[in-house]
Amino acid sequence: TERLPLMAGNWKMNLDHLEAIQHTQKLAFSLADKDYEAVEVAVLVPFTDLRSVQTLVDGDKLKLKYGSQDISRHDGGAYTGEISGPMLAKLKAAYAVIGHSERRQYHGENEEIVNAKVKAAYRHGITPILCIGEPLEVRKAGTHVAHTLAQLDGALDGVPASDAESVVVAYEPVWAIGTGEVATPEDAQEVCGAIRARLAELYGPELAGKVRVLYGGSVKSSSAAGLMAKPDVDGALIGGASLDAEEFVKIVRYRE
Ligand code: G2H
Repeated sequence: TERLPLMAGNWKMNLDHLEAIQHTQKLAFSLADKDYEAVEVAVLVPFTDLRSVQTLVDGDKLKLKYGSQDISRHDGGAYTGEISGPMLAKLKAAYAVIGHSERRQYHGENEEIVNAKVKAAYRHGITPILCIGEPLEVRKAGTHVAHTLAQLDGALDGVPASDAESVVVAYEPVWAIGTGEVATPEDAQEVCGAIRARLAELYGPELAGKVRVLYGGSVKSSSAAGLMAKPDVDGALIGGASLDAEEFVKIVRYRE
């Protein structure tokens, strides 16, 4: 199966709505048409940047995809501070990051919430980029595969194959996030391969063969090609390095 690699920049809580315009223009200017033939390129931006990015992408017919870093599990109503699936769909967000370890750590997101958010995204035609991965203690104990697969099971509980076939799964070992300590290609392959095998158990091999499994955690242009050489790594979720347009474009061009 041919899976189109996905390079997705997770800006986290960086770039205001004016900086977002500058940064997106820089990216669009640096990326040539041919870059998009081999790789899908996405930016995952703060809610306050979505309108800026949408206007540029729609107005200039850019091939860049964009999305949010979270989504409410509710579709509307008295939920102060939340942003709903219908709001994101109206801004034509293609993706929503769900269950990032920073949300699990600092905002109390558990399996049940992550599962509800995955379902909320699908209700509105938004593709979840589902983040899973183990903390350092679990890695040290050697139970990282079981830990990560349990997160996958929980997140996809009750999600039908017709939805799950489009899911993007991002394996992000917590010890590699923002630490500069990137997982080795072998570490990434071990867990990304196990994720695909579990998807095959849950939904069958054909569906599992279509799903893109990304690696995330301190990816840079120097580490991208090695990770991408692994059979079950279909792209990357890029935090820090996505804030530097030149570096991000180098990652998109990992083959060169
Ligand atoms: C992991 C990653 C992107 P960074 O959180 O989601 O961030 O590349 O800064 O480790």
